[in-house]
Parts: sequence; structure tokens; C-alpha cells
Amino acid sequence: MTHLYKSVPVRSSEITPKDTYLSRRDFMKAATVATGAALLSACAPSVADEIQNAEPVPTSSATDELGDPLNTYEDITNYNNYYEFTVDKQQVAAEAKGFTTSPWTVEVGGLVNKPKTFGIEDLLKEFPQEERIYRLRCVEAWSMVIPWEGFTLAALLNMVEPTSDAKYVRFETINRPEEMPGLKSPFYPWPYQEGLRLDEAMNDLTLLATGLYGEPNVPQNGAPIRLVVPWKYGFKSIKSIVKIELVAEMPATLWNSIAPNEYGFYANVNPEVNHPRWSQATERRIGELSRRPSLSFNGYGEQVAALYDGMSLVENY
Ligand SMILES: Nc1nc2c(c(=O)[nH]1)N[C@H]1C(S)=C(S)[C@@H](COP(=O)(O)O)O[C@H]1N2
Ligand SMILES: [Mo]
Repeated sequence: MTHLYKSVPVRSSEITPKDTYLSRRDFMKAATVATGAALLSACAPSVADEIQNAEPVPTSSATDELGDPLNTYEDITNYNNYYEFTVDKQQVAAEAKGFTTSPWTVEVGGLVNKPKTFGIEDLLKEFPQEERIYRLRCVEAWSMVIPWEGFTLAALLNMVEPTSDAKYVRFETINRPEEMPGLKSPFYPWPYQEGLRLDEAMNDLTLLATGLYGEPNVPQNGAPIRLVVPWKYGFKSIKSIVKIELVAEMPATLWNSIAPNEYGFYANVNPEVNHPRWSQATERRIGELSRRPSLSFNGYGEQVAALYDGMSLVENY
């Protein structure tokens, strides 16, 4: 599915709660079809007729593949982890407001045949944007269901052609202290870095997200471009990426270098391996009252479990 990106910022009046999300999309689709038809034929039904006749989409279809409803745009953009701004989840949106996301470049290099620095507009043009509804499971045991827009990391990596020596991918977030007050905290080894094994990076689930709910990303969610690895704890899904490097050795990651016994390199969602300070067996879905069981690989085992055949998931947490 391709999307046209609005060139104007989203007004809060346009923010779509989950109930009307799909019906608005269908409304837009119907409007586009009707306009096309009207151009082709004078006896085409009017745009208004087409829209009235557009089939209503039941709100229950706005779910993930397990049938769970999407979190609201409000929730997704107001309950965030983004330590470069603040460690207070409900203040990230305010602290990140006005963060400069244009111009923006992503440097892709290291062990590749065709290193290239992409402007964000090249990435949006070069790679068709598709929608992916994914669960996000934070290592802190809360979760959401988020409709992302983006393209696969595999598509980008294939373009730069990793060499046979490339075994891992390293990612880096922008380091801009003037706009990111959290970077003053000397406790963290900035910039935020993350990594994946190359086969994990090439898996079709691994997304570079450029938007959510049909709108471009907002700063608190990692604008303009962030990683989404849905079968791993949320901290792997690094935000506001400026550098992607193919490397031979397992790269250092911010959380692993601070507390290696608490945050492993793999960080696959695993209800059977507890965090040293809390259980990972259950989670709180934002917007729900009771806890729900956490799922192995966050429910994506069918697509990814084979990546870890023969590996101990207890040792490689
Ligand atoms: N650069 C950067 N990326 C980051 C983080 C961060 O603090 N800095 N937090 C991570 C954590 S812990 C989570 S749970 C997710 C949250 O993504 P969201 O706020 O879009 O839901 O972003 C991840 N990516
Ligand atoms: Mo997280």
C-alpha cells in the first residue's frame, strides 16, 4: 500500500481515533476513485454519491492479526520512551516538540559494495511505503498495537549490497544536544546505538518506519525514521536514525553496555526469561486494566523462531 504524505503538519483536530481510522481511509479511497471516474466520464456518479455508497468498514477490523484493537494515536504519541529528550514518558511529546527533522540524512556504509547517504526524501521516494500493524512490547512490561508506515530494512540493505564479511548491522541515533535535553545526562553513553544480526536485519518483519496512523512520524516516535523490530523488546527499535553500518563483529548497544546482565544483545520477547528485577510473563496493554500473558517472540514466532535454531534463548537473552 502506498501513501501520499501530507505536506502540512497534523492539526490535533485531524488526529484520528482508532474507531474512525479505517473508515476515513476508505473515505479517502472512495474519494480518489470517484474523482478519477468523474474525469473519465461525464455520466459517472457524483463524488458525493460514491462516498455515500462506499462500504462502511466495521471498527473491529482495526486490529492486529490476533484481533487486538489498535492503540489510539493519542496513546501512541503521548506515552513514549525517548531518553534523549526525557525519561518521563508522558513528557517526551512536549520536550520533543519542534525537534528539527528536515533536512535529514541517513548514512549507510561499512562492509557494503555501494555505500550511500540518503536524504529522507530519497528514502520515501525510492522505497514504496506500506502499512504494518505491529505489537510493541517494552522490556518494562507494557505494550501497544501500532499501525506503522514504512519499508523493510532488507530493501535498503539490498540496495547497498552487504559484502560477505558483513555479519551485523549497527544503528545510531542523532546526537543533537541543542535540541535534546536528555543528552546532558552523563549516565548514558550517548549516542544511542543498537544492533541486529544480519539475518535478523534481513527478516521481512524488520521495518524502517517513517510514519504511523497514515501520518509522518512525530518526533516523540522517532521522526523522521526509526527501526521497528516487533519480536524484540522495544529498546531495540532505535529512533531518529542517522547512521546504519554493516560490521563484522557484534556491535555495542547502549543498554547492553550499561547493564549487560539486564539487557542482552538479542532481547527477543520471552515470557520465560525474567528481567533480573521483574517478571516478563505478563504485560499491561496501554488502555487496558488487567494484565495479559506475554507471547514468545511477541507472537511472531512463526516468522522468526528459526533464526535462533540451536541457540539457547536463556543464555542469549
Ligand atoms: N534513540 C532512542 N531510541 C529508542 C529509545 C530511546 O530512548 N532513544 N527508547 C526505546 C524504547 S525503550 C522503546 S519501548 C521504544 C518506544 O517507542 P515509542 O515511543 O515510539 O512507542 O523506543 C525505543 N527506541
Ligand atoms: Mo522500552
